[in-house]
Amino acid sequence: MKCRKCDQKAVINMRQHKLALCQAHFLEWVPAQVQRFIEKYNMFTHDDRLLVAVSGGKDSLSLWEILWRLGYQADGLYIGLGIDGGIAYSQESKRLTEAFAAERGLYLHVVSVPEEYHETIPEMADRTRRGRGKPCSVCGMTKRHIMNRVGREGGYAALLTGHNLDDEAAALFGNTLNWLGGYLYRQGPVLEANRPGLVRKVKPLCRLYEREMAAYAMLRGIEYIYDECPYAKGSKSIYYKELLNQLEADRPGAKLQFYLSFLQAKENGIFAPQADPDAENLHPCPTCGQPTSAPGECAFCRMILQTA
Ligand code: Q46
Ligand code: ZN
Ligand code: ZN
Repeated sequence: MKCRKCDQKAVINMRQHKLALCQAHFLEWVPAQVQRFIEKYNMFTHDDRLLVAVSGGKDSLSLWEILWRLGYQADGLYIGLGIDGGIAYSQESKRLTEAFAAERGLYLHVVSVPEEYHETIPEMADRTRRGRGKPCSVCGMTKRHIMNRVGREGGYAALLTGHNLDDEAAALFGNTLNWLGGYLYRQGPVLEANRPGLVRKVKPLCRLYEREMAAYAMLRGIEYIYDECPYAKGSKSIYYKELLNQLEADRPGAKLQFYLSFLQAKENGIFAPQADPDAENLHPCPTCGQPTSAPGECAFCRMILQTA
């Protein structure tokens, strides 16, 4: 198969776009797409200081690489979770992220959960009720807390994450199966800071397929951690991704269509804003200053302070 734009051999055939491209044209196409989405969804401009959450995986490192290539001012944030899983997951992902930043002269914030909170994420999950044998809930809350803190302290205009189309379509599928109105209303390429003290969140890769991002990272020679977090195994989101991939195999473009028609429906106003029942109890947490509606400390600080 030949590249649509030249005579070279195509390295990727994107049936969902009816587009086959050679290596050089594909490596141009991905950043151009990202730039298009940044503008389309009014994500940020070249004047903004940005913070990219990087895990050492292909999506977040490729996102950072693309922003750097497009001339944006983007610092990185790596959060060390203290997860080993027999593959030195945290150690290896940190090494790759630091090497990536050093090679390009980019600034990387590193926050180590075990150093700062004297416990790894799995230990925290074992100690607290929130864990219930699986650390993902504790992990998600901790990451959100740290991302928001570093975003606020650094005065960044936005926090960027590497969620791709497969991630977003799987989240949308889960939210739809359960008709989670509040989540559906807020899901999208841009999550405005709806409470004082929260940082704005954006997802510049939300329209790029996971397969496109994997090809980009590989063809660009970005060294990333291949293994997923060992705790991701058996998760609902992986199951939803498999289901959506079956649909995609029969109907190329179905995944993108699912996500885009959702965004269109939202724009047409089919989801109403949900009343925020917590709004009137909102106050800054006395320990960390982030907004919370819980009486006293926020859920994160309570988890840290909770003793066995
Ligand atoms: S939540 Fe769970 Fe992830 Fe944390 S413990 Fe691993 S799988 S990293 S996105
Ligand atoms: Zn070409
Ligand atoms: Zn707090």
